[in-house]
Amino acid sequence: MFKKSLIALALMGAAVTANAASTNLVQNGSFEANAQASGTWNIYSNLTGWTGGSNGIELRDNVAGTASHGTNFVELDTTGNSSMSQSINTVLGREYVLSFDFTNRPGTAVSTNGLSWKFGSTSGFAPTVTDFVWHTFTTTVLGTGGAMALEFAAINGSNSFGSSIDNVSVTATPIPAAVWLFGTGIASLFGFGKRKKMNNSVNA
Ligand SMILES: [Ca+2]
Ligand SMILES: [Ca+2]
Repeated sequence: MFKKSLIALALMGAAVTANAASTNLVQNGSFEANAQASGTWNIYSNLTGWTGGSNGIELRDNVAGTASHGTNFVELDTTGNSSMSQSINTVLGREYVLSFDFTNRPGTAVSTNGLSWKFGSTSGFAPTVTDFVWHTFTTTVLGTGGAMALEFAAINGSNSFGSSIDNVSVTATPIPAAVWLFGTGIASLFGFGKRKKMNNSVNA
């Protein structure tokens, strides 16, 4: 019984640890880790934290648009449609909020822009917008445990002009109050069981 109480306490401890973690799990989500001179752009095979697809990753510092966060942002229609990905460690059953900013490239046809996203086995598209300002897309994805691949890809016309992306984040949602009550309930049950057993042995 003492052993079970210890397990219950360990579970509660794990919950406290997980609940405290609301930091961005994406490495270099704002693309500021790689130096890019102001007003310039370059195509890289990879960026810090990100593995580039077949046509690399285009990093821009306030050219053909301005960053939504910091000074750098990324375009994934480089010389043609490309992609980027990174691996994120998750906890089984935990909820994660995926968020990123996106915009059509200024001065281009709306039809040549577009982004798809994938996190683990969940995927979708950035909504189609007809203006040239930053929008924020947010969705919730359940953790499968272990490493989950986070991937973005340029879609539609593959012609070196496409959507920009910046400010990518994945954060674990806070553990609901119900889980805390459940954890406390388990601990109480173990405590009650222990007292009952002691009373029984006195009566015997
Ligand atoms: Ca940025
Ligand atoms: Ca394009």
